[in-house]
Amino acid sequence: MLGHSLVAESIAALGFDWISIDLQHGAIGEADLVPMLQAVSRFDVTPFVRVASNDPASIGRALDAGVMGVIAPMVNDRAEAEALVAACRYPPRGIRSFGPYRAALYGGADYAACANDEIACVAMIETRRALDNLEEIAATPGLDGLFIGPSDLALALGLAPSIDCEEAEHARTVANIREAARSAGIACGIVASKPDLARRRVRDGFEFVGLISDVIFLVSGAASALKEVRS
Ligand code: 3PY
Ligand code: MG
Repeated sequence: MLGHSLVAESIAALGFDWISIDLQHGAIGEADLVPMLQAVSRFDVTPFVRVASNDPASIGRALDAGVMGVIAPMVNDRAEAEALVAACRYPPRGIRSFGPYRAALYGGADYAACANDEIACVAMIETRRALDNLEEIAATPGLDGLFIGPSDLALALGLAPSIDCEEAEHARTVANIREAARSAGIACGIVASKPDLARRRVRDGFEFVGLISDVIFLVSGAASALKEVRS
């Protein structure tokens, strides 16, 4: 969420499997994307972006900068999921325009040949309409995964927004989304802010778990150090 290459580099150096540069929430501008991707490219970490919206122009620009996975927020129905997939793929599988000015540097000489198969295309499930259209979204040809936004999902269910929401209806809905992904043969991911919940999500079969976030790590680390000093 913090738009500086040193933040991305510091997090990538810790050994995470993947990072997501969040252009939807947080303080990262589009101009921060290239330096952040350059900073993480020397590590064995897969760089994802969460785009601000499911918009082919923004998705194309993030891909050209060298992200290897796209997460689109608030995907509501099959048509929106198809539009997301098309934005991530070169013709004939999609509508992505060619110009991978940095992606080809990062991905190598076979970038154009491999991009359609290797870039992950992920739809967030976090709205009421998405729940109504869950199976159709999960079965979208070319979609690689579903990603649950627990806070927006809580709002969609009439609950208070919380990343670590553990209300029974929320838990049931999370399990349904996980099952829809499994039936469609695609991956399912979710965000957690507490390590024990992240571990439980992995045990429950989630293929990818996001451990939020740079801002929360910064504030919680500073807060606990300050508390200790004050005491
Ligand atoms: C949500 O909880 O709604 C998210 O999008 C998490 O990033
Ligand atoms: Mg959300």
